[in-house]
Amino acid sequence: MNRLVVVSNRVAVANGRKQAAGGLAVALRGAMEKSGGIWFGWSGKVAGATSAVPTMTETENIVYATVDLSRKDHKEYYNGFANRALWPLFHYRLDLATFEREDYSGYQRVNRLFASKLNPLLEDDDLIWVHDYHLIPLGQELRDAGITQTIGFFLHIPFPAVEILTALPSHRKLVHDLCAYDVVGFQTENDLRAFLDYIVHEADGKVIKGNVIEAFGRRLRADVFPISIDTDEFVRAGLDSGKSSIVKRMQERTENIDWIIGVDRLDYSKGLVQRMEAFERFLEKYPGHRGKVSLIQIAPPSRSEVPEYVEIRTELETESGHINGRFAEFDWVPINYLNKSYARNDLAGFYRSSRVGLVTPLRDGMNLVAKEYVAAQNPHDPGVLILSRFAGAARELSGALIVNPFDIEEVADALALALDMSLEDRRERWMSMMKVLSGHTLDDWLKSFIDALNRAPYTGRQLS
Ligand code: GDG
Repeated sequence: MNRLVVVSNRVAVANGRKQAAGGLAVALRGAMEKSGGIWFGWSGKVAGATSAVPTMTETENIVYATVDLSRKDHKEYYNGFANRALWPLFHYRLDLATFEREDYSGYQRVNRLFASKLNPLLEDDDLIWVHDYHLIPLGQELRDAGITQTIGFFLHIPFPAVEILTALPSHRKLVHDLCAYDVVGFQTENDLRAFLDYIVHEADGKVIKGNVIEAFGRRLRADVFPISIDTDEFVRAGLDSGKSSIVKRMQERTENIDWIIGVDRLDYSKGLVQRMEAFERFLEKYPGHRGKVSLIQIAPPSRSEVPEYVEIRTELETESGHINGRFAEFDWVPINYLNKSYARNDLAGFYRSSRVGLVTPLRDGMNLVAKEYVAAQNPHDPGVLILSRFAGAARELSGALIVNPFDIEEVADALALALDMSLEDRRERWMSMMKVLSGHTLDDWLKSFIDALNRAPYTGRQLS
């Protein structure tokens, strides 16, 4: 078994507290523990200067190698190009994208730096797996440094249509760099199609059979690897959640209140403003539900140094305040808007206690919350998932009520439909979704990507 080297922007260094890690971190660690591995990336710390040598921590067969970033590197690479150019652009928000040459050079500089710090740690038979939009150029940087090992890349966010991507001044170099990998993975067929479209129509490349492509003098495999969750973990967490005191408090109130739940990082891609507007429209249009239904929106702040995130936060405070001011009674609040995070087990309990899971991103690579909500339900009395057609998860979870999140009226009607749905319909929809989630778990995703790396005969190396 080849050693696995994972590279991601942030590294979840194991600290013995399992609760603190997300499903993806736990699964990646599991794979690395078996084969031995390195997890390389940013430490999450901003320091006076970028680390000259990575800090190494070793536990359970995994070496965590992390690098602190200087203020300038963090500003240009992370807050700048990754989160003010690529993130909005890849989520179809050209109106929010800023293209600063300085940020782009910071992005390239940090990727080059990561490659130079990772290079000495690599062994001949390593499989290298790079994650997400922060690190697109890393593969090319490693190739430039003479690395010939198999390198794969997985994009967690959508890949935009050609018309959108070509608005990025450096689009050609970015796609060129993507082609330095042996395997490039996307969440959905839609993302893959957009990538192939670019390869054929913009890059003069060609698609050979079996998703093998040739472009920029390279041959690689581009394919779909939809990410999933640790389904059993969420089923168990849902079952056990009754023990948590905060979940108990929520459940005590379910006798009088039907909860609608939303859980999202505070991000403009998640459609939170439109979601609140739809909830307001629902209260207007279906007055019989007033006083009986509340939206609980958990939205832990993220990327708080990026101006667009400051703006969306203010907008949501205004919107939730407006709706509560308009409809609240002394004994009922329509929206519980919570800017903080909860333990994973508590989340599972919140999901299970909620009649409706409201997942309405304007664009989302996959959206794991949709899957977690389904897995945590009580099989005898499951809730209903309302899911945006623009979340990757909508391709798999056809048992959800699929909505257009821009259509406020449609989402308001879906809420009414979900709240009035018969037990029989709810169970039928839930079972169809559980079948999908049991048949394809996070572990399956992980194995299929590693398998693709192992079988990569394409080599993102230069074709002769
Ligand atoms: C990116 C892509 C893709 C949220 N609040 C709390 C909390 N969370 C957890 C959820 C879920 C995760 O964070 C969020 O995952 P999503 O998939 O919904 O969204 P992104 O963060 O945008 O993730 C996305 C994903 O990568 C994986 O490829 O699906 O499309 O954008 O697991 O449960 N966890 C805890 N407390 C919280 O308050 N513990």
